[in-house]
Amino acid sequence: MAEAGGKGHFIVLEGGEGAGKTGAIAFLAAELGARGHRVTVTREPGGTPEGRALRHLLLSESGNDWAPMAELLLMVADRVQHVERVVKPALTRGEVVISDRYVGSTIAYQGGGRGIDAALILDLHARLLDDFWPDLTLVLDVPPEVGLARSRARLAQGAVDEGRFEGLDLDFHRRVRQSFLDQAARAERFARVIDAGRAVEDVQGDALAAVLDRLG
Ligand code: T5A
Repeated sequence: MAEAGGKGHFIVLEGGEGAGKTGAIAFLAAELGARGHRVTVTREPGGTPEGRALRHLLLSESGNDWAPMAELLLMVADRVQHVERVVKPALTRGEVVISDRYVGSTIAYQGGGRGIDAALILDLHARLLDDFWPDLTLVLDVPPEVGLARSRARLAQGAVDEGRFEGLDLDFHRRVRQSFLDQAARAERFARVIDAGRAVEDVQGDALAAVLDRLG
């Protein structure tokens, strides 16, 4: 297993819909910046210009009905571009890279949710991404009922057409949640589960403590 190279640190936030990743990442970036770290904030899908086109194809509800295997390959294509063009260069510059989702989401959504064999996803990751893993993954864990309500409320306010996964049934999102918890249990040293059903300040405070602990 190759971990993040260079001098930087690769931190990933994972979780189901509406877990609070975006808010937590903004908080982490501000706190780390105040402590003198150079921080790159990025996300999947859509961390590159090319990936933003893929993000639209993958997340918009209008007219997209991907076969699970095609969905998997588009997520992996986005990741290859993202790691080569954004993540690795920033790590080489010594920065802390904080990504909103990474391969854990593929294992959870296309594996747990869609039913694709996790062994295939791990094999693709090993072959196409040189088995490149984060230094730390934070799983923001919230019951899907709670997260989906938050996420749908946010989508209803905005003009973005990104609700394709939010539109899937509760059982799909329960499988996604279980996959994240299973992944974290298997990679204890590199993953922390944070109860994201609490007040925002508590969730973000725990996320910061875990990141500072990892950065040493
Ligand atoms: N995907 C992605 C795959 O299927 N495979 C893959 O390989 C990858 C990489 C990406 C979608 O693509 C899928 C998974 C996703 O469906 P996304 O934008 O990353 O889309 O995913 P979402 O989880 O839908 O993004 P959200 O913005 O909805 O969730 P966040 O970022 O976790 O949550 P956040 O911070 O935006 O908060 C959502 C709302 O909840 C409130 C916030 O104020 C906000 O309004 N909130 C809270 N309210 C009360 N208490 C708290 N503790 C709260 N925390 C946040």
